[in-house]
Amino acid sequence: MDNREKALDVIGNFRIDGRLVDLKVNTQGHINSTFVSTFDNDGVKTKYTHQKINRNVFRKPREVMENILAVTGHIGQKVDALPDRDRRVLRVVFTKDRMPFYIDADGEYWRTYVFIENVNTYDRIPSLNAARNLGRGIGEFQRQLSDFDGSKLNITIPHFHDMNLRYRQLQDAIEADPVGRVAQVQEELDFLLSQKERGCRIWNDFESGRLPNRVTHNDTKMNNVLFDPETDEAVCVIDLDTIMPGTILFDTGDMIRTACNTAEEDEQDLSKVSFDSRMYDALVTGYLEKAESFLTPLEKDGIKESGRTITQIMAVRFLTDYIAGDVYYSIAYPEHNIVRAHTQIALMKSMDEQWDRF
Ligand code: ADP
Ligand code: GN1
Ligand code: MG
Repeated sequence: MDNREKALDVIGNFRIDGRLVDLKVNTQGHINSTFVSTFDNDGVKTKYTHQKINRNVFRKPREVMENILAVTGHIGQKVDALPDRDRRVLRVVFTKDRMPFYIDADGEYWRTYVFIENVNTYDRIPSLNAARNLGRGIGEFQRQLSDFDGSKLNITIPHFHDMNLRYRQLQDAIEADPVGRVAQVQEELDFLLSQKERGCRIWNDFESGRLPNRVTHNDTKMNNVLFDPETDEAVCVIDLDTIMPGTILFDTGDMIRTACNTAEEDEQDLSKVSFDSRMYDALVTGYLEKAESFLTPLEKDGIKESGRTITQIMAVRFLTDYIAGDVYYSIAYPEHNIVRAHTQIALMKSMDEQWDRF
């Protein structure tokens, strides 16, 4: 049975009225298996997202769902009075047994959300307006969670943005070299190893307590944000699996990495990959509109570096997965992870070329 057939098999266990009339695969994310269904209830059509949670990545799916229920409940209260509140926060659909997930015969965890309609997702930012709105959206998300008690959250992936750990994992992959790829990637390794110390600074400042510990999303790449198709307002931040205590710089970093790249994360033609400082200005302006009031000077000063650091951590992680034989991210073709690593390295270099000008 493939994942789509499994999805068809499990969907009936959720509390959804009507008749299933369509089921499509969504391949935008690299981690979970995502499907979008359409149900027809006496002529009224409603869509849902169904996901098989990746248990190789999230070892404790129950704890992931506990976090998501707590955070969506908190944000839900804050957006309750808005006319389009259904677009403003993810809504978990429970099973007929009143559980936030269904465990299938193979022990896999499935969850369902109401699909948020009338929104766009982007793999490349379309305009300065969208960049400013993305910044606002991430700032607003952090603000909504600024009064949420982070000690209530489960740590779904320990040391997720710990650069020291990511370099150790790279080193382990190099030593094991299970598929014989190390010899091909010496140049990439030399570059990334030369950048290690600088890349570890944000994590070290976070771990030592110099950077405040707040509730952060930790995976704020652009396609985890839903935009209004008419105004490009960022209406909802999704993919809440990695919500954990962190520094806001993890979130500013990933929005910069994804929205200031003139190409997609897996562009094969590296001449198309460059850092767009106009997008950066728009993004950070929007972000500060929402977040400036609660940031410390060290947080504010770190925003520029955060974009470089998160780009670097993704270069390290994609390269590690390539060397390890593609065991973590979903790939569409065998070279996919090294292509992704190349774009991240090219983006870092483009940032460095322009460093004094943005
Ligand atoms: P992954 O962890 O694999 O990235 P996501 O939760 O980000 O999974 O979902 C993958 C994609 O599915 C998103 O990038 C988005 O395009 C779409 N998506 C997920 N949930 C919803 C939803 N409730 N409404 C609309 N689109 C969604
Ligand atoms: C993964 O789940 P998704 O595709 O939104 C990854 C992020 C990376 C991103 C790179 C849990 O995000 O850390 O930045 O790929 N998520 C996890 O595209 O590892
Ligand atoms: Mg995602």
